[in-house]
Amino acid sequence: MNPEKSTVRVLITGVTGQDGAYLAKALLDDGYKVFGTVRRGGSPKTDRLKSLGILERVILVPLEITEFPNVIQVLSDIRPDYIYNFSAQSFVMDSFTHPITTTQVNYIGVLNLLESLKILNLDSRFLQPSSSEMYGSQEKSYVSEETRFNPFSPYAVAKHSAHCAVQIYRTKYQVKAASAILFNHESELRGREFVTRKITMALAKIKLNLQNKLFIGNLDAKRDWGHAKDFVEAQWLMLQQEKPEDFVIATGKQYSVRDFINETAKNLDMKIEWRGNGIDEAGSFNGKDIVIVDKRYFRPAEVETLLGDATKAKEKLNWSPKISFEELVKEMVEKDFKSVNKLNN
Ligand code: G4F
Repeated sequence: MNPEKSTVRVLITGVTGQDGAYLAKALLDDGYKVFGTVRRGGSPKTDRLKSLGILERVILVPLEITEFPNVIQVLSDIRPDYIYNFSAQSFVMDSFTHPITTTQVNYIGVLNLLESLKILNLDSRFLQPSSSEMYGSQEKSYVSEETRFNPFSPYAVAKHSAHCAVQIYRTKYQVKAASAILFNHESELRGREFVTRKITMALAKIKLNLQNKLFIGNLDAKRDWGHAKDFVEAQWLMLQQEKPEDFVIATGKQYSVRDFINETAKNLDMKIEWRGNGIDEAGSFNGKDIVIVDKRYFRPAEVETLLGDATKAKEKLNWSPKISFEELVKEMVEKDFKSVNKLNN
């Protein structure tokens, strides 16, 4: 272990989520001291930390990010060198039914952290994960740091407010804060409410005759899907820069939800036959309808297409994604097939 690194204190809020767990693992393996916040009350969901073998190595700290006194106390106690704010209500669909909670966590929580940094006059470097969802519908296909945002869900509005707050605190109060405008990023640790994991899990179960159908929303929605490990690396590199700046983190490649289903099926030696259109579309395998389009999974406002231009990250951070779409899907399918098969035996 590098003795210098062991004195560097990194605080990861939301350490039990996908990105929190991957970042904690990478930093612990590199010798850093990692503090991770978990929501106060109840028992924290530590399965991801356990699966990466780091549960005992992260210093867990209870934190309610929406409570300013709690936030300022935790920052004052830990005095971190780096803060990664991964605590969020990250499910866009849920923001339509819980707009207030989404705003409290995704915006007020960020203000609490920024205000604390300002009041305590801490020199910490701060990373805020902004979201490509902030772009909403656009005329252009590729979007970059220069593209105007057009947020169109309570989730996107809250993320956009936090994004603006980061710029204000950086320029007006010299807080060393940067926003990563993250496009979708997935992995075997992805939550099951997100479409990619929902698909890999469902098709693995269908293949093993443990489930009959996958009910799905908009098959035509297109996303720029990368691997969470690559995206976590980019966020680490961002805070190694001399001057904090915002960066788009994306793969620059786009696939539809239908493409994701086809790629998943390919990995399971299944060929889906598609028929119909829109809400009437269905996918069958061996003569049985297994993919059914279902209105329940359509959003009141849908962002149809997202595709990022990460040229700035490539040029300034020397970052580009290492894991391809095909490798990502393969990893997720293999993991889900194995775990479902194991439970079944
Ligand atoms: O997997 P999703 O739920 O991710 P979404 O909404 O794009 O948000 C993710 O990426 C954002 C960055 O762009 C993050 F800020 C955010 O926190 C999160 O990580 O849905 C992806 C697409 C959407 O267009 C959705 O309408 O898939 C479509 N979809 C179609 N059927 C579905 C379903 N999404 C879900 N979750 N479930 C479905 O059955």
